[in-house]
Amino acid sequence: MIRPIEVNRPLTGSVRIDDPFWSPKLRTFFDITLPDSFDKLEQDGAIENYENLIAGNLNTHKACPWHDGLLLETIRGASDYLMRGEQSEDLIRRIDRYAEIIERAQLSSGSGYLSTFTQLDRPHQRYGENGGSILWQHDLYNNGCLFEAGVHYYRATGKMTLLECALRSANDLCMTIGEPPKKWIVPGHSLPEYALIELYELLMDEPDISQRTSVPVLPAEYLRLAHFWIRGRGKHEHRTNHPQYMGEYAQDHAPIEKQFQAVGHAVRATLFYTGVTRLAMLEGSGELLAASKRLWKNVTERKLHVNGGVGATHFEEKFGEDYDLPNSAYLETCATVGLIFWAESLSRATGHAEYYDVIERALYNLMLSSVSLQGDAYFYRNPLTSDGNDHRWAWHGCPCCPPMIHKTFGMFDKFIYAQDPFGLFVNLYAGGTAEAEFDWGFVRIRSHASLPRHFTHSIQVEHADMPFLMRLRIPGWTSGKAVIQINGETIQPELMNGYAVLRVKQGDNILFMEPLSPRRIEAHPYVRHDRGCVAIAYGHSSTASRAWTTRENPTSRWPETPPSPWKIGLICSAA
Ligand code: FUB
Ligand code: ZN
Repeated sequence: MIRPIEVNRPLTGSVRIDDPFWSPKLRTFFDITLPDSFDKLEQDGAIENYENLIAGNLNTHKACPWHDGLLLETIRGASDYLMRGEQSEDLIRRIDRYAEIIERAQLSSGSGYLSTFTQLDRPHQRYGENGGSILWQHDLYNNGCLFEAGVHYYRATGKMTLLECALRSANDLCMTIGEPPKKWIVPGHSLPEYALIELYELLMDEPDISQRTSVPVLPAEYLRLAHFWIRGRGKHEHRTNHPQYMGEYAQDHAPIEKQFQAVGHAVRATLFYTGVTRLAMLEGSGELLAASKRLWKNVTERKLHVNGGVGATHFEEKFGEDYDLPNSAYLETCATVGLIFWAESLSRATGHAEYYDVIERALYNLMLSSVSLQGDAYFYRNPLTSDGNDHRWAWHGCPCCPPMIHKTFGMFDKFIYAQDPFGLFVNLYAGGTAEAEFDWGFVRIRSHASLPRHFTHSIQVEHADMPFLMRLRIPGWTSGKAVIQINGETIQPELMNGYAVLRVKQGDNILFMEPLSPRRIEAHPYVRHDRGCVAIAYGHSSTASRAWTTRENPTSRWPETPPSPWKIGLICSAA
């Protein structure tokens, strides 16, 4: 049994969010945005496609080839909300109805493979063979989304139907794909890599699942296939599908260890790098982790916009060149979701706080503005400037972003804290309660937050069976004026990997505070689009990168946190 090598991991116990800023927004996403997305996906034909497959009505597919995946991703997001304690009988009934139709569609078509566009409209072109196109068909993407939906809905409810669909699909793909004599097929749109790893990890967490189903459970095969999909990039000689060489667009231009720049379609890229990092943790691969960190450095130092957006170029929705950061940039919402997932996995792999600076920036800026306050209109592109013609749409011909928004805010609780054997990590400063189990006992804390208007974050240790370590992330935007107190006494904590390390015990009250004020951010001079421009940032609401923090706060008393001032950093800014 292989377990991921993580420096820290999400909490074993529950996290309840009770935050003046975030709670109302999460409520809107659950009450309004989630049903809105399901309704509109149904109107597009997402369920009808499965029904047509059951009925054998060929050439009837509606909407995009990846609409199966969008419905399944929304189920994953909804499941995460349920796991966090949201209650809705209607939602559960709805997903159960979908699960039953999806299972019938899968069983009616003979094998575990399930991708309605190909099955209805291109039955002889599976995976882009015989004149099809793997980039357009999204066969593996749709099956990968089925893994996610199955795993998350099972974790939320213990229900087996979607999980069994995921197992059938994974078994079918494992029989078909791999080193010769199997077919050498890698995803045209990444996602299945990390999704298959999630299926594997669930089966490691709950080995008795195999006793509760008649579907064969083959975790070693799932890991083999995830490995193949990541290591099989950039190797084209055995391919029988089209296009054989997917190039930079799908991160297929070189083997991963020879990829030095983030290139190609930004959603595909960030999700691919997420898979690379997850596999690095499972296999303990320094080579894969080094590749992921190298690409991360390229993105965050040269290709990241000030609002947390990535993927500057409209053509092929791809990353631009280094420092090419126009304020009219494309910046698809989904690409930032991929960036957040990638950052979260890197944080777990390394235990370093810097990744949460990017997650925080993306959540408070691009992610929040990608949905209307009412919760039922969305941005696909997120440029920093507009001629007045950029409006949120009620729905889109390619509605890929709302499902990814649900996946992000569904796991919001997982971003706030992490744990290792010694105690807790506080990664984001949101209010509420958190519980965690350790080998040595149980901990419960309660936090009160005031971001984004002020930064006065208090934490009470309500219960702790033993003293433990609390690691507080030192945000990149803090300055020399930040203060940490335990029980009213100011302390000078040890610093490690971007965290202040506190030894705390039951009954302790911790306060982390800093007065916030507006400040100017300038871009690196290489960013030609921003010459003569500044952005105004206010604390949390538009944070600067670590490199810029150093430039702004040369007297910071958090010496090992920011990089040295001569390191090339960048922030693109709107005028
Ligand atoms: O290909 C499926 C989705 O459509 C991608 O993730 C988006 O970028 C859009 O191209
Ligand atoms: Zn999208």
